Amino acid sequence: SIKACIFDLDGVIVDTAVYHYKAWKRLANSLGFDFTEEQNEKLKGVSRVRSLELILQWGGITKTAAEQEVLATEKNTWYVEMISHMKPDEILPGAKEFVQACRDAGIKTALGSASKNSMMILEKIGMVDLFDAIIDGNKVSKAKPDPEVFLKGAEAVGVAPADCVVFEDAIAGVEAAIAGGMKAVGIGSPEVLTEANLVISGLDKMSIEKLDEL
Ligand code: G16
Ligand code: MG
Repeated sequence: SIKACIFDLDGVIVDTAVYHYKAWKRLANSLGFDFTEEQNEKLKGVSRVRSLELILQWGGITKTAAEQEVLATEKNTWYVEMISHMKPDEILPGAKEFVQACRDAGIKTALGSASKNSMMILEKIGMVDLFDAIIDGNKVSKAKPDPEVFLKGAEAVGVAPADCVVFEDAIAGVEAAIAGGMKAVGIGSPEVLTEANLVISGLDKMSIEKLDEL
C-alpha cells in the first residue's frame, strides 16, 4: 500500500507557469525576439539553465556560459519579484486539502520540484509545514526524467520507492517517477501523460481511496 505521496510544485500545487512566462518573455524581448505561450509549455518542469538554452536556441542566439549565467540571474530576479507577491488563494483547487488528507491518513508527504525557489513559494502560500521533506532544484544535480529528485524524497521520508506515488503535470516528471520505480498520477490530460498510472485534472479529483486503487 501507499506510504508516501511526493508532489511536484509548479502545475500540481500552484500554477507559477504564468510568472515564468512573463519573466522569460521579458528576457527574450530584451534580446530582440519574441517568446510564445506555446514555447512556455515546453519549459514545464525543465530547469532554469536548460530553459534558457532552449529559449536562446529558439531565438537563434548564441551566448557564452558566463553570459548565460547573467541572463538566467536576470530572469530569476524578475520571477522572484513576481512570486514574492503570491498568496494562499493561488493554491490550485484541492491541493492543500489532499496533502492534509494524506497526513491525516498517516501517509508521508514530500515535495519534489525542479525549482530553486520552492521554499519561497511554499512560504507565500503557507504550505511549508505540510511536507515531511522538501527536495528541490537546490538539492539535486540531475533533472527529470532522471528520478533523482523523487528518490531523494522517498529516502528523506524513509519509504521504499515502490510504496510511493508521485503527482506530476510534466511528461518528464511522470517518466522520472516510473524510472524510480514509483507510481505516477498525472495532473493534466491522459492524451499527454500516457505513461501515468492514473490521470486526473487536479488534486481536487484525488482521494485517499483512489490511492489504494493504484
Ligand atoms: C518548475 C517549472 C519550470 C522551471 C523550474 C525551475 O518545475 O515547471 O518551468 O523552469 O521549476 O524553476 P526555478 O527557476 O524557480 O529554479 P517543477 O518541477 O516545480 O514543475
Ligand atoms: Mg510541474
